[in-house]
Amino acid sequence: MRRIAFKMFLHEGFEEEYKRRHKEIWPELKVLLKESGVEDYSIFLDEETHLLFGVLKCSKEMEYQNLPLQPVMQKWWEHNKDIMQTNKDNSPRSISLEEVFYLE
Ligand code: RM4
Repeated sequence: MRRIAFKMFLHEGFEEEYKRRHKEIWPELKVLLKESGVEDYSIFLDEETHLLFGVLKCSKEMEYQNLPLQPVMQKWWEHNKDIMQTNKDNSPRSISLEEVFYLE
């Protein structure tokens, strides 16, 4: 099981909207993420910098790599592109973080 962590960048002033949208996350997106081997997925918000910190476990490497090709994933990114920094394909600008400590 691979542990993955990354940061994303929320636009200032959209903290409540980001929380609201993720409370109402689409059931079909939840299913897609789970079917793609994603488990224990949290996103934390740093209120000071409006930086988002995502951390998850992934059990299916190929399915995880293919997530950006899935229409539901693409629609979700499109839906959220107005409140966060994104790439040209609407995916969130995301920077991987290196694990430097782990306690099981
Ligand atoms: C985030 C971002 C991620 C997605 C989660 C559910 O805002 O779009 O890519 O995995 O939502």
